[in-house]
Amino acid sequence: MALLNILQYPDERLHTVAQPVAKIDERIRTLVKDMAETMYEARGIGLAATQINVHERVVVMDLSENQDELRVFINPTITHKEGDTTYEEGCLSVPGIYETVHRAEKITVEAFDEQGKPFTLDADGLLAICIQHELDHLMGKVFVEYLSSLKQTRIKAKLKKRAREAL
Ligand code: GNR
Ligand code: NI
Repeated sequence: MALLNILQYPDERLHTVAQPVAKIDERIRTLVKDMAETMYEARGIGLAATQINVHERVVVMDLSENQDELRVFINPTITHKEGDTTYEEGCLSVPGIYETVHRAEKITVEAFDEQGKPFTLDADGLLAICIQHELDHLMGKVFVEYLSSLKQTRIKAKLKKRAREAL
């Protein structure tokens, strides 16, 4: 098992578009394990491979209280969206920043698990929000890009200041 480094906004590599996984094999299962370990250690509820600088369509998620309900999405696609909702989102790649984002309220997602088995999931609530947030990462999009350019500039300045002070 290995802990992976999480890219921090505004790292350019967060804008890379992920490629589909060609074969769900041991390499992908090891990636999933390392991503899950990294997500749990960082106390996140989801992690997209993009965030650890692997540009393949792999997402892990766990919304359970006891961190014992890992969900794996390989080559996920959202096939249906309905309704509108807002949520104050955060991101492991934009630490300490929480902003309201508009999303579809209910979605249907199709994906493969780490054994290569296809599944379809209807989601609402935080699960639907998190799936949309993670699929955005795979498309190279970070949630702050939904905000005004003024807010994005302020967030970048804040993160820069914090990085300076951390030295
Ligand atoms: O840990 C996370 N919490 C969260 C809260 C609201 C909306 C989305 C998220 S996902 C985030 C982990 C992360 O950055 N995934 O990409
Ligand atoms: Ni994120």
